[in-house]
Amino acid sequence: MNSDLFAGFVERRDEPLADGAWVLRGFALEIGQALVQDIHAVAESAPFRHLVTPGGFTMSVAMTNCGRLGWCSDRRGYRYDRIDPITGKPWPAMPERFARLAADAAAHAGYADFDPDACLVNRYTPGSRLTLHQDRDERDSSQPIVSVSLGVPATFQFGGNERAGPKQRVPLLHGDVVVWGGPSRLAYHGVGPLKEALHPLTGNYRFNITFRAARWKAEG
Ligand code: MD3
Ligand code: FE
Repeated sequence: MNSDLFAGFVERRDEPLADGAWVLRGFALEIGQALVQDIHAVAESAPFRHLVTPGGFTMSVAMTNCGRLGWCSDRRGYRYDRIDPITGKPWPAMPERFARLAADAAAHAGYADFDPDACLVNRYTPGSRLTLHQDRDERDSSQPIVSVSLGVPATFQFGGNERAGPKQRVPLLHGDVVVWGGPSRLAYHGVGPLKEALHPLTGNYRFNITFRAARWKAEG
């Protein structure tokens, strides 16, 4: 399907998800194709890879990073690092378009002056999923996380501040942006197994970009 035609049917609207968390439906739709191209450019310098968790499991989601700091996992633990352990070089710079989108979305949701120093890019293929977790490796949890969904839709699971609490299931579609801050910043969340589907801009992939103010401890 022609993606501009498709865009015409998707409504731009803001949906409250939880305290401090907003789904900005279609917020990135107009620049979706450019964002996908930016992702490919990032992955040319820093290839997607399947990280290993401290517990020894290989993640089904492939990841890469851009920006000053990149999120890394291995048998020793989780951390943010300025150097890509695969290439031995700094992560590629955050594309201008990424930085602008992150700041615009955060401001739209009421978080002024969002200044992310880390950008994690996730790549899902059919069956890839992310088990329930918290994002708590960032030092400054007063800053939100902004996430952008591209390509094949997924079902996002959003829990409360306890792992065993009730979960909301939220579909995240191409062009949706979510801003998580305030009381929702440390909520448990995950992504259900990706379904087999084709998107005109990404084939059977789903990409998710998350912007974070990591301010990693080792950075001083
Ligand atoms: C809620 N990514 O990279 S984005 C992650 O779709 C991650 O790839 C998912 O969870 C994905 O860590 C979900 C949405 C998201 C990101 C961070 C959050 C939701 C969040 C932090 C706190 C609460
Ligand atoms: Fe997360």
